Amino acid sequence: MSGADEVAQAMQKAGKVIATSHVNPDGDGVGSLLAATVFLQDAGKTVFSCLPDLRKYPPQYEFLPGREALLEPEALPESCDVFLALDCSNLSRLEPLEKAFRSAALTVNVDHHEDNTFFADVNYVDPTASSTAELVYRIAEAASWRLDGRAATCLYAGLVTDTGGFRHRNATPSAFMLAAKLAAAGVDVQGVAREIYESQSLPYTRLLGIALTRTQWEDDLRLVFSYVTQADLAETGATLAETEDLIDHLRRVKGAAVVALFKELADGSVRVSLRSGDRLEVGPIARLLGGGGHAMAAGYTTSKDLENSIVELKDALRDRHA
Ligand SMILES: [Mn+2]
Repeated sequence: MSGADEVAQAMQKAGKVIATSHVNPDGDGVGSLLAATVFLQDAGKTVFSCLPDLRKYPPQYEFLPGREALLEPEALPESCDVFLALDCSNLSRLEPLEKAFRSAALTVNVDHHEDNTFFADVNYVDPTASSTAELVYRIAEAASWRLDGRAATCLYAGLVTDTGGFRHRNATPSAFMLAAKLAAAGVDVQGVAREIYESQSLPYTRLLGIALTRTQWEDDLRLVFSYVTQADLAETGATLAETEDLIDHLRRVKGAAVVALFKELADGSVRVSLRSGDRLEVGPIARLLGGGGHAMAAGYTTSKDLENSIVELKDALRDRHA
């Protein structure tokens, strides 16, 4: 029995399901969660969908069908038949929901991160999948759930963002085949692209300008990096939730081996996003520094201040080169 069949069977037996994704969710996190929500509701399940911190819901995904169903962790029931975690590599990324996780009769982990810790009773983890959205699609197929335009739109949002608009290594033949099926199911491809890629706020546009002006190049490491401070956010009125795609602007620099963006958080710690420019994989570096992610796209949070976090990354990269 395949992983998708096993999850489909567990879902078909369940009456009450809690579904969620990781803290600071990206397009695949919210897309796969909202698609699962739509599928499960249509299948007649009682679904409680939530995020560890709803305030961190990225504004460019507000348009997705099912968004209004998302609950605060406090609104969850005492227990459920199945707790479904999507696009989540480990339990710490679900922290405020740990009680709900522990009280579930069955826990299910559906993910494509290579560093997934297999933290649930049922683990459907496939690092060769383009996105968790692709795995949710396979589960829906195994369960014979009907794919309507709403679920397809959510899945497409996950697929298009996790593949970087079908430009990354994970833009596999099966990713393109899924895109075709979703488009055929009624996704407004142009509309989704406009919402996700052409709806940035004026404050964020100005913040982007500030960050791009600061771009630096470290020759021996072929490292391209920039940073965003709390003062930048205050000055422009932008929010950190809007900055998900900022690093994609940095990775456009030719010749980069590693691309890094340092974001100063409200408590003074720094969130570091990493992307591979070419062959060098950033996943192991992120893990070394206490984070995780994919081979080519990863990140971590450091308690060091902005200046020292930049030094910390350069040292880690030099150690790896040496
Ligand atoms: Mn993903």
